[in-house]
Amino acid sequence: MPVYKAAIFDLDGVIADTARFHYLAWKKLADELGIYFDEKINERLKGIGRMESLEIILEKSPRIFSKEEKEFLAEKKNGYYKEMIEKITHQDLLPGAGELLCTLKDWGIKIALASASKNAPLVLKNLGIAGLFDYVVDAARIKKGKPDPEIFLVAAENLGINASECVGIEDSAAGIEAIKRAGMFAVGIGNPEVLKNADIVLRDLKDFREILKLFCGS
Ligand code: B16
Ligand code: MG
Repeated sequence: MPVYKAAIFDLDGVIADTARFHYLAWKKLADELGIYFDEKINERLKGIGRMESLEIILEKSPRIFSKEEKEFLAEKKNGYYKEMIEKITHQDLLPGAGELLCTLKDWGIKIALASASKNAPLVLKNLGIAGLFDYVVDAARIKKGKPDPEIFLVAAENLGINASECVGIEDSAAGIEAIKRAGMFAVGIGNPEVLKNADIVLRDLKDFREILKLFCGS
């Protein structure tokens, strides 16, 4: 097995439980519109962009929405989401995430963020971990969202590391597909049934020894 040189992290659901806030913000919007929305439908929204997420939610509505209405609704949801993430602090890091990032940093492993969220820089700042990243992909500049590999390839290119020497860490099925299509090693965080295409799956980052092994070859 190769010894990997870079770790490319997803944010929502891997480093912080912001996936929960995305769900609550969409749920609030869906309830206002009288559209059915639950955790199962929410699973399809993980890792994909804001407008694509809205399209999935509107599938359950008999009404046709104009482009302007959709933009208004997406902005409304983002307002709810921003209110929620304003209050997050270092305490909101998922268990093990901060320790893993610091250990990789100490080992000289390159670290990048490949989040589809346009709010990612603010979340990193509020979590107090922005300084640990060598590169953060600007989600606004990505043309094709996950499961397209673009976001992971852009991260690797900007780190100056070959894709085959990168490990991607993701909580969504779309994200795992993106990592595999980028030619990287995929670590899934969460439910093994949802993340069945990952190379390894961990329930969470509490015990990250399996991840460290990828960077030291033992
Ligand atoms: P925003 P990730 C993704 O972040 C979320 O998983 C997804 O649910 C969300 O729609 C997307 O970011 C866009 O977020 O509305 O903040 O731009 O998992 O790629 O870190
Ligand atoms: Mg995620």
